Amino acid sequence: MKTQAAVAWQAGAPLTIETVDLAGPREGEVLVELKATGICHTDYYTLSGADPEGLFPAILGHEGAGVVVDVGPGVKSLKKGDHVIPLYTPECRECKFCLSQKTNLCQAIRSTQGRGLMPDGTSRFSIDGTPILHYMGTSTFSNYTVVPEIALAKIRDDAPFDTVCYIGCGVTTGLGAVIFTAKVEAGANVVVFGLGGIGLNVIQGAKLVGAGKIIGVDVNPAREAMARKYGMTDFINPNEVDNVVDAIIQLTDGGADYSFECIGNVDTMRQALECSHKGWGQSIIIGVAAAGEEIRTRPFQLVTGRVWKGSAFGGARGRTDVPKIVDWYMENRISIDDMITHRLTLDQINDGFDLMKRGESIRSVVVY
Ligand code: NAD
Ligand code: AHE
Ligand code: ZN
Repeated sequence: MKTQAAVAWQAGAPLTIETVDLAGPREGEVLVELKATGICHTDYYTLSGADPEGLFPAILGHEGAGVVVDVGPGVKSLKKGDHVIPLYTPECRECKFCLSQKTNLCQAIRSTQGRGLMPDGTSRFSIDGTPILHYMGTSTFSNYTVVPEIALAKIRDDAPFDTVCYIGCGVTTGLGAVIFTAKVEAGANVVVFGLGGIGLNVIQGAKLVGAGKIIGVDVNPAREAMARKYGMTDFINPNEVDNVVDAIIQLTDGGADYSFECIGNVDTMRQALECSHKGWGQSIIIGVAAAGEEIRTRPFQLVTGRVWKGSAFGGARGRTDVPKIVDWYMENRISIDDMITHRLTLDQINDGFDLMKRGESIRSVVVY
């Protein structure tokens, strides 16, 4: 079949809208009609050329929601008409990682996914016979996509696509980092570096679990009002204080119980660790840093009890946890509507990247 898709031909170049050939689903695969997709900073990161796994030409996008149109042989858990959210972190429930119950990082298809291919080592997308690569196993910047069954969360039918698509990455990443990775307890002081599409959801998660102080750090003053709405109690603009780490230590009587880095900058990762409390503070890295970057701190920071952790997709097991997070949204236990600041058509997708780069959007969503 044919699909309309935004194709990334090379690093740093705008996407172009193309009519792309899409082959049907093979064994264990599902054809999905996307209804909406968010644009995450990670799409920009890969498009910029900073991602060592960034391959071109490819169809980017990993924050979608849509409907099953067809299933390949052997697919058991999904049928035509089911509403789904594609998962860049699948959940096979059979691999060593899934069975460990210690991580959400299912590795069943990780190697082919990282090479832009379906599990059988081929692509379903092509133009004039030339393969176009998949991205993060999801390629949601296409009206139709093919996704492995283990990388689809079945969600309730009454959830609106143009908001729950955000649960495919940003919402789950932020809430999950608080609830599943850090397991923040009521009363704990939390610091969030970066108040964009991820950081605001960390704030919302911290509020949900009853955190004490929730301190936000961002160079963009426009982020303060929105973050306060989601539960931030104190705001620090790094350009307005002498030393961010000292300012946080003062505000928290010794340091944060939990800090979250939601920027992807190795300098703020260091600040996030070093503002956490001696003896027990945990700092969770969520931001994705560019190829070649490395984190640094004095080992003494760890010797004296601070803990450095990372979180991918919020530590969520997608097929199990994503439908529950959709329920939380539908039950008004979490709110995400106001974070979706812009709705675009597919041919306006480059505007979505520009809005993000200029710090004018939280989330732009492409509605098909
Ligand atoms: P975003 O662009 O919406 O937000 C980033 C925020 O950081 C902006 O508000 C910006 O003003 C602020 N910022 C930039 N430099 C700063 C600095 N030096 N000090 C303070 N604030 C600064 O991005 P996003 O979509 O929220 O993504 C954030 C990061 O999380 C990206 O690196 C993205 O790739 C990563 N991410 C990781 C995961 C994961 O599973 N680990 C999932 C999604 C996104
Ligand atoms: N390809 C990059 C790493 C990118 C990365 O860390 N991705 C996150 C999700 S970001 C979503 O917006 C993730 O889940 N990582 C785990 C994984 O297995 O990719 C690089 O540096 O190579
Ligand atoms: Zn993302």
